Amino acid sequence: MKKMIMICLCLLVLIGCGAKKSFDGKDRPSSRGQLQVVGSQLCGEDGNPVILRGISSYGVSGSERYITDDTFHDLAHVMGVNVFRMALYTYGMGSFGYCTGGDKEKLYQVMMKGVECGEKNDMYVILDWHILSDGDPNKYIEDAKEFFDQASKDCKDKKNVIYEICNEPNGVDWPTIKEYANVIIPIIRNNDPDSLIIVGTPEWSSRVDIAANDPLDYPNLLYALHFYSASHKQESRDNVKRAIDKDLPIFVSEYGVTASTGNYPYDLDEGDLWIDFLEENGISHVMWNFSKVSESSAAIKPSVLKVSGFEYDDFSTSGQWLIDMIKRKSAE
Ligand code: IDC
Repeated sequence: MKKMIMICLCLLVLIGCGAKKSFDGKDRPSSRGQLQVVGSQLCGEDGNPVILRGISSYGVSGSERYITDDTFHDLAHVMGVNVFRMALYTYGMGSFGYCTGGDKEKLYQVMMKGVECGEKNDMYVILDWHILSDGDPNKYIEDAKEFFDQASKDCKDKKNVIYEICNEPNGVDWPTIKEYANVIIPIIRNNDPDSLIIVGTPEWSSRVDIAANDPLDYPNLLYALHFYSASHKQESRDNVKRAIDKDLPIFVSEYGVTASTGNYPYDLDEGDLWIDFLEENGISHVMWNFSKVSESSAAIKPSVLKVSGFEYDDFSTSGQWLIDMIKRKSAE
């Protein structure tokens, strides 16, 4: 009888371990190291192609409770993501914006805690300078210089950190964005020479085709492409194809399977079309967003208060779509 109980207990533990096991063990910092761009393809330290599949935080100032080891464990092992993007809003109401009255020191520490949680849970982390309504990245360039100088000093020896220097420039042309990039990239590279950097493109990071006509002159650079599948369809993919044909290295640092408002309607089928298109072209992707706000793009159901111990049912339509997609794509 005792033996039977022991066997049952062992079986339960084994089943438990199985359920907790990552279904996307590959393409993590421990196996792929410092990422680099070879030609137009994102590759590991070994020079072989990598596709990152991940999710972005909501504005970090409203997301601190998710920047923990336990939450990151679930991101890696329940959702299966290998990259987490930390969206540091530069502009925002009240103390939400880093450059508009936010507690800089505290927000910086949250970003660094994310880097640490990423390291512990074998995930890449994107430090996203999340400009949005402050359309011109040059508007807060002094803050950006300081932030990226400090971050690249603090993260110079970390292989899991990716720098994203301007989320979605808008109302400005590509030469204006280049001016900004030509200031910020050398600051980062001075401290962290082999770092991977993502640069935003015109019109809310939708016009990689414009950037492809006149790219920047640095190695290990990726150009941001953002889309929302209920708003952006084949015509947008045709634009992207033009950039791919010119060998521009592209990284989707934000997308949704919703409208570009981040809210209803969903278009999951168009989302599938987009992901197939991206992966056929070796392009990585990061979904908006890991939160429980009342918007259909939020991956967690609004009623779910937990910050760890997540199960499939805790996730919204967006979140469940992401989990299913990563599982499917990781198996291909
Ligand atoms: C949205 C949030 C929303 C917030 C708004 C403005 O979901 O709650 O009110 O920002 O701060 C983006 C942006 C991203 C947007 C998202 C959805 O990068 O910050 O989040 N979106 O609108 N670009 C296209 C869509």
